[in-house]
Amino acid sequence: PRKQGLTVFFTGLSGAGKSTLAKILYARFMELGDRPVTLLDGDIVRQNLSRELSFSKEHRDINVRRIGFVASEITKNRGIAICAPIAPYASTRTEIRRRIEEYGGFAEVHVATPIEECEKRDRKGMYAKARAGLIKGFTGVDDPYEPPECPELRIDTTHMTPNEAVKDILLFLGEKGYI
Ligand code: GGZ
Repeated sequence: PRKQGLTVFFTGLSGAGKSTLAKILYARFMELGDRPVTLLDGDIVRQNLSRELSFSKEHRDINVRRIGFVASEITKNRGIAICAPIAPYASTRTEIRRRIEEYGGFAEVHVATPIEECEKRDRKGMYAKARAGLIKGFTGVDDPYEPPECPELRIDTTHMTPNEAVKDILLFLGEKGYI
């Protein structure tokens, strides 16, 4: 039978490794070659779909709902959507999950790298700026992140290579019959 659509929804702090894992996963899905794959990375969506939005709760919710809507359309059409926003609010994530599960597979992957590690890496220098008060309302510093209670997968990238993490994700998706 034809495979159903699938959304892999990464959530986690800035610098946790969402984009890195999403990009590798994207390449792996492309190699499979059986379904079209769309990567909805946080910063790409911010640049193209959500340019006018701020980082207030209201605007983050709008941003995450837009991503969820696009992912639901892709899933409905039997494609694969990979989403990688912070998506800090649990109820908004649940709302998206409900909509997408009507159409196909949904896997929430909590990239649970602790803030200490994210801050130590600080690839873009954002945490330093947030600590210095130059960015206000930065997730994990002075803005909330509500960790998922029951994600399909939880991955802490502190002691793991990105390729190892993606292997775990693919293993899980295979067990579920999603790929
Ligand atoms: C969190 C912020 C903020 C604030 C700018 N809080 O490491 P990055 O730079 O590339 O990832 C972060 C990105 C988060 O955007 P999302 O669209 O994923 O967030 S949400 O799901 O909450 O809508 C960070 C940058 O934008 N950034 N200001 N105040 N991250």
